[in-house]
Amino acid sequence: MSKPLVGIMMGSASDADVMTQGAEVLRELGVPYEIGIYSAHRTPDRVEKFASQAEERGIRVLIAGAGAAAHLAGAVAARTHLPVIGVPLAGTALSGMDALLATVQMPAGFPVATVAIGKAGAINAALLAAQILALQDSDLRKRLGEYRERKAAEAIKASEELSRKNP
Ligand code: RP5
Repeated sequence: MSKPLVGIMMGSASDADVMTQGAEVLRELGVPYEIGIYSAHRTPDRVEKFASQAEERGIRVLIAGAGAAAHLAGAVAARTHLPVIGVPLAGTALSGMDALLATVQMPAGFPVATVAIGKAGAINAALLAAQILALQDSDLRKRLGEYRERKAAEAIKASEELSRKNP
């Protein structure tokens, strides 16, 4: 397996079902990644170590998913110059609005590219990471184009099946 170019971080094992959907997209696109649990609150030293060493280890984009008082993406952004994509996750009584605001409202100087709450965000974070890498990788750019073509074909097939079942 090649050296990871994307680091997928999440705050808890309870985030894994959503965040692994982004990992599946990277796998489909042939982008090497690593994935792990790094809690801004429970394991702050582990977050600090991973974020501060990621660039020298060859990682080029970081994805950080967390729910509730979601400080992970911001804590990571404070420790690296790599692009950080934040994925707010649902799971509390506030259904992800808490995580969305905590992730998106970064003070000037520490950008976190925040995507949608939940599954769409996890998938779009992976695609955004791939698009950043594709700026310098024409083969990956081609695979991204093929990914969209597959999604279009799936949508058309679903439409045809719907029409067939509802003549
Ligand atoms: C956040 O708190 C995690 O990212 C998770 O979304 C949420 C709940 O964590 P658990 O209590 O399920 O471990 O830090």
